Amino acid sequence: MKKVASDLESYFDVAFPAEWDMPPALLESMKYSLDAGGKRLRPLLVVAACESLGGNRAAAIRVAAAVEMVHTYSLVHDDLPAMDDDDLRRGKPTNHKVFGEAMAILAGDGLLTHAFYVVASLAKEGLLPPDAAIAIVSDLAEYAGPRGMVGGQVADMEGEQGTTDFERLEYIHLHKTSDLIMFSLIAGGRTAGASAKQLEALRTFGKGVGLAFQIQDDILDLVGDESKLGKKTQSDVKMEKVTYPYFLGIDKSREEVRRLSEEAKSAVSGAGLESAEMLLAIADYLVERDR
Ligand code: GRG
Repeated sequence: MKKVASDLESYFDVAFPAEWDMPPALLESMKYSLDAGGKRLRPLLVVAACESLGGNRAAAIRVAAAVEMVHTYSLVHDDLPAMDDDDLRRGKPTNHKVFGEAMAILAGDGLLTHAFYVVASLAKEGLLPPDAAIAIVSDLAEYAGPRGMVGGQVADMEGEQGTTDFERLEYIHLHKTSDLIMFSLIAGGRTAGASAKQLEALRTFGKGVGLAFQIQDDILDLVGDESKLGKKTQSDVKMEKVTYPYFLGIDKSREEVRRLSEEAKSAVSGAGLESAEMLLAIADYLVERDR
């Protein structure tokens, strides 16, 4: 995880061409959020999928940077007063608290659009066959856009005003969280020239770990840091948000995280990948993670 994060962060330093005439304040605002840290899970998934097929790591890091730019834009916009109105993100003041609301909106817009440039430039520079780059650009628009993450965010927003049933909750998780995770795996596979069957296995893996990641997030939200607080069960915890633990309770939600992780692992185990080790380790990490 550390190696991918450091390769990624080195690329962020050169991701915006030095010769481009850009307002320095915009660059500063975009870089502030990109450099603020975070788990870098989506980049790790891109690299793991690419390496499971023996693909080119340098190309994977660029694709990883594109997905992290889209993820970072979504967090910058999600924190805005019109959405969650948060003051802190990744342990630092949110983008709009530092640069103002208008700049935070524009920094998010800049990160989103630049992600597509980063993928397209891989084909321009001969690091990826043009058909693979086009497929990644098209997937990114699909999984991050109205039928993907943006759609999931809207469904979540609408849900807050009414009642959310379990089916609706699954839709929200699938699109708001899992779609970008699924994209990361498919894009990593495409970077390495995956076959249709291998892409399908990576997609299934992504769907499972994406949902497991979100349920674990909801569990961690409720119980806080388990290592400090000790294991909590459903009866100790007050449910304020409609989440998996709200419907199933904490213990059954934990079981569901484990089940999804095992299901994801079996999807890639039989898919004829060169080496699925990194993917399998990530699926285990997601069950054990406490932040
Ligand atoms: C504004 C279009 C738009 C979308 C926002 C990502 C998102 C959608 C909202 C953030 C709120 C949230 C809890 C979303 C669920 C997905 C999730 C757990 C995001 C946080 O991802 P991490 O934990 O963050 O990977 P780091 O900081 O580690 O990168």
